[in-house]
Amino acid sequence: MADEDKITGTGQIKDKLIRTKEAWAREGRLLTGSVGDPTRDRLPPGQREVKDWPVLDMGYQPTIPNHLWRLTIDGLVTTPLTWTHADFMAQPQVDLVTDIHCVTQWSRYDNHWNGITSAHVLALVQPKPAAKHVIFHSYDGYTTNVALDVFAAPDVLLAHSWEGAPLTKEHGGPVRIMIPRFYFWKSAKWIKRIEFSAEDKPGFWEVRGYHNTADPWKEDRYSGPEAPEPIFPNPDI
Ligand SMILES: Nc1nc2c(c(=O)[nH]1)N[C@H]1C(S)=C(S)[C@@H](COP(=O)(O)O)O[C@H]1N2
Ligand SMILES: [Mo]
Repeated sequence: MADEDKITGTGQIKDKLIRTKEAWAREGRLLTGSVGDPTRDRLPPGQREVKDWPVLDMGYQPTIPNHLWRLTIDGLVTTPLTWTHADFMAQPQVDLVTDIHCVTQWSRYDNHWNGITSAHVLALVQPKPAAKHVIFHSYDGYTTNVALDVFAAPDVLLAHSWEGAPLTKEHGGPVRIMIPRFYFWKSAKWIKRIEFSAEDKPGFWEVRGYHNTADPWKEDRYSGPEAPEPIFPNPDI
């Protein structure tokens, strides 16, 4: 039996929840039609701050003991690699504090993360010049996509700890992606594979009405209905 086949999980895919979120995209739910300015505001338009940390996923959570976890980084790279958990933990570690913005309206400030930077990954695998997109593949079957320059930002981590403790299973442990500048659905939990690609490959939510770019400051929530015109246009913009 291959190690990957030994990975089990808990919960069921929540079809109803997925359909509800598809309907939100069609209806343009929560759109305010305003544009935020991260140099001025802490909270992007239409968001509200929460103190707890909600769990959002498709309802099925894989249980991945560290000894079975592998991360493959491949596609259009010069040096593909597969790490065990020990290999991963042996990489240079950083601490980072970031805000999280979820498209379902909650934002959580000052999350303390530990992990390795995307910059370190890029230096090791060396994407080929044709690589323009990064596709994340997770142990629950989830995928999401970002542009290579989004992945390369200095605040992007492959995170293994939050608030000084290993990431719990419900929040994507052993290792998740953490991309604070975009809506949190771009931050894949239970990361299994990072693929570098010449073509873009829209992921699970991106093919279900959610925006390809996902910039919370521009309210890139959905790909479908346009945001209404701002009622009070901001003269600074
Ligand atoms: N593998 C995987 N990653 C995922 C998801 C998922 O269903 N599976 N959901 C995404 C969504 S929609 C959000 S808002 C965040 C939620 O992360 P959290 O549960 O740690 O708050 O994870 C993102 N990453
Ligand atoms: Mo989400």
